[in-house]
Amino acid sequence: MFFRVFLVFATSLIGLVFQASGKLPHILFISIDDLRPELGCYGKTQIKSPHIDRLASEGVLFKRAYCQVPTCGASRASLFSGLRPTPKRFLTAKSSVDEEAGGVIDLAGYFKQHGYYTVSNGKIHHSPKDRESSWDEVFRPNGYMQYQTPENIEIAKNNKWGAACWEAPDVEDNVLQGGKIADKVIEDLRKAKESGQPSFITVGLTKPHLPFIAPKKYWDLYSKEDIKMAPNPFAPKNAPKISLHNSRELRLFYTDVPEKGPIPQELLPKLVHGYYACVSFSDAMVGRILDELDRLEMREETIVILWGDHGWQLGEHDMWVKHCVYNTSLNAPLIVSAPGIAQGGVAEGLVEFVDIYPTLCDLAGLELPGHLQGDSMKPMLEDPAQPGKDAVFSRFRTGDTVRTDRYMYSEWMDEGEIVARMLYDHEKDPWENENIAEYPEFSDVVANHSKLLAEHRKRYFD
Ligand SMILES: [Ca+2]
Repeated sequence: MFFRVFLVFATSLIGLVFQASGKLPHILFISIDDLRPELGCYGKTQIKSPHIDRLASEGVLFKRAYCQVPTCGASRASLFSGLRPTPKRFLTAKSSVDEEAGGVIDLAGYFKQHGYYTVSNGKIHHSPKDRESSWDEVFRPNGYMQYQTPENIEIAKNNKWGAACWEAPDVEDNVLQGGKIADKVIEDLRKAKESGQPSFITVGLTKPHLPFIAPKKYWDLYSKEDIKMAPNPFAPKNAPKISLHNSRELRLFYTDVPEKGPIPQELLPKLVHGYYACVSFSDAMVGRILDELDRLEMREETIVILWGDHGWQLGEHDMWVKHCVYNTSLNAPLIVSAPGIAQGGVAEGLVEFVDIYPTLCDLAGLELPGHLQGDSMKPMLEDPAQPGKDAVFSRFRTGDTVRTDRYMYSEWMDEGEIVARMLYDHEKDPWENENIAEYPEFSDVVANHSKLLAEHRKRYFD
């Protein structure tokens, strides 16, 4: 009897020691606002992103990862809740888990429940108040509008929104939000190493979100000749009107962009340059954090995930920002590096952000909560050649999109009727310049994809 009690006690003690010694992996969760896969590791050469490229070489890069909603708050609320958007849920940039998915335990809360120390650094949810109970700490230094020049500070004071859409102050990194976040995360990693408690540490970098404010040295990485403009600054042939917008976010918030009419031609390369500079700034912060992780010799006990909350229009289809269902706004970066998974692997299969919650649980050895609507990507992390999903789904406002291996198809509904649709053949038209949905020779493809959307709505919307 004594022996049996001793055995049970010893087993549970081992369980405790196992946890306390940090055998449950730490999670380093890096979210980069408005980052599109315009990075070296995605085969793009314009932007300098050596640190994210290094992370990709140490893990698995997903070439075809899709966000659920191409706007900040909704994309994040979907990822953190593990739920898909519907006509009633996750519609806007301000969407929240608390208000729209109040009944479920979110990703950070679930890890906290399993003994993790959870830290929200920077922009993780749209509002730092969203699902506060899931975090042991919330650190949100001053936000996007960190103007440094006197003229912009003055304009911003008297303007409801912001000032110029770009600025290149000659300041140290940690004068701006990204640098402050990197400093804090480095401290968090040191504490995690010392305490041994498994930690879920997030890094919410807000650049390259507008306004493009980055220290001058990141702007100086690029000369005029390095700036590449979109090859298709025009609406696709046959594009439904509802699929296009006038870059409202850019026009509404920033005083150097007119509210209506064409955006001044001379500003366009500046916008592209600003995007490059801001990506390189965030990339450098990722580098500092990864260097510290290596210095602390924590790589073998840490799952690192890096994702951009949605894609971004760099002038493609004459649009800027996101807020549309073209591939440039839905396809976003996703990289996972963890002990025991492939190194330098490239997964071509389709995945979606609703898969991130189950994947992290699976990698950490936690049971998957029953409410999750995505699937674990662990098989693809172990073998990136594994096929992904047959179809992935996104939505924005009244538009639903399905991406399959070859095609991207979208439908807009009004009172149960399809009012607009578009189909792009990615094998022949990867830039989505010609909507072929109404061509008779594609009627079967349209019917098949429309059926996929109808089944999806029936399964998740009703
Ligand atoms: Ca965003």
